[in-house]
Amino acid sequence: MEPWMIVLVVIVLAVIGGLWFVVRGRGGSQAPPEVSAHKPTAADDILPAPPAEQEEAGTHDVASPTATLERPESIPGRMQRLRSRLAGSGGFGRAVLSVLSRGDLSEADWEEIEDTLLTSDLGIEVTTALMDELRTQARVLSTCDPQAIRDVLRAQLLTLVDPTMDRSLSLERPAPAEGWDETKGAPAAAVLMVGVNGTGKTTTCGKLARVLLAQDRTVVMGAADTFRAAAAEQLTTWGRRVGVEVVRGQKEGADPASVAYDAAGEAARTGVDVVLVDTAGRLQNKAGLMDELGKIKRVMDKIAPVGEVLLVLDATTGQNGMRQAQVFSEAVGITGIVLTKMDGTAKGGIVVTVQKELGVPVKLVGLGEGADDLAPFDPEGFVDALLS
Ligand SMILES: Nc1nc2c(ncn2[C@@H]2O[C@H](COP(=O)(O)OP(=O)(O)O)[C@@H](O)[C@H]2O)c(=O)[nH]1
Ligand SMILES: [Mg+2]
Repeated sequence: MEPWMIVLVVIVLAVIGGLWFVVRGRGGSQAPPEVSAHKPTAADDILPAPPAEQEEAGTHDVASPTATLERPESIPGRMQRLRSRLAGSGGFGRAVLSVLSRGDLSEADWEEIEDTLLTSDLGIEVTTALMDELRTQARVLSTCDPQAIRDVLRAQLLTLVDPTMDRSLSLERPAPAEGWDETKGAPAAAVLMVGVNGTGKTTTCGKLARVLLAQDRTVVMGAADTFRAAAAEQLTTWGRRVGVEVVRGQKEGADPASVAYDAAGEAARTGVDVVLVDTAGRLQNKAGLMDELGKIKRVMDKIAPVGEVLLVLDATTGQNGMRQAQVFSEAVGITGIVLTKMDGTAKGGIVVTVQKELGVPVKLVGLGEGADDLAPFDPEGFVDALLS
């Protein structure tokens, strides 16, 4: 064979090979990731419907592991699991119910009810009011019909948990801030995760990203906990696990606000729907905390207003956690609460206490360490679980 023929054959093979790669590559990135295959159901309405038009985003290189991800559990399935976990951990409602159904209650019985309520983290004030109400109702009803008593207690608890609060996450794509250069993209809805160290912020970012992906939203996460290198690494691991790009600082100790700004900027540039920003929970002093969180929020607001600031609280820390929560809520305006580790406590009363003290609703609950262990908070399901 002449040398020019060999060259020709090589060129032809290279062109065919190149074409094959292009076609296959396109096909690969256009195939919807499995996590998007979730069929919305009625209960998914707890989070607002995803935007009508779907962007071309979510196909970043970093997100490619989605192809191997298993499908997230459906929202109703999660709530069912929440119910059975709460019921399994011996909710205080059931204990109170069993005393109430004895009928003709002695003073010792009433004391037993009071003790149960107090140890459930409801707090003195709420317990006293609830005791008064139960005594009154018990007199009015003058019955030991367990169903009637159950209905009274259920109604009381439901009122305390307050089903009228708006628990949906604000995930509408916001209007850009004044001065935002629109050639840099359309700002994403921003969620800031704050709270004390160890409460579950990073884990919640990962789990929430997965819930959002299951609703066909696209997500970028920002690792603004730059205090420890391990923190950014942990979020990056979650990013890989759920199939979401993570923006992180160049080095340990980078400015958290600039990482948050970069993450929101990257979200706008790539046209994703939501940017989730994880922060550090150092509670060294209130001034320092206010400074850092305030700055993060301010720089993100320069792109578009932050729609959700979620305070992550460990449900097992009870009243102690409440004091810390107060500091955070003073440092930065909180729009919702995530109660984590609900799988590890029977003290459901914390829901009532935290909402009352901070004046914002519990929006999400953590039920374990797994990727699907996060559920929207559903007052009725919660109360029923306490009583089952
Ligand atoms: N049992 C249980 N553990 C959780 C839950 N959420 C987080 N954790 C665990 O709590 C620990 C601290 O979580 P992390 O996200 O690192 O907290 P952060 O310091 O606030 O970011 C980790 O071991 C998590 O796996 C939950 O809902 N239930
Ligand atoms: Mg963390």
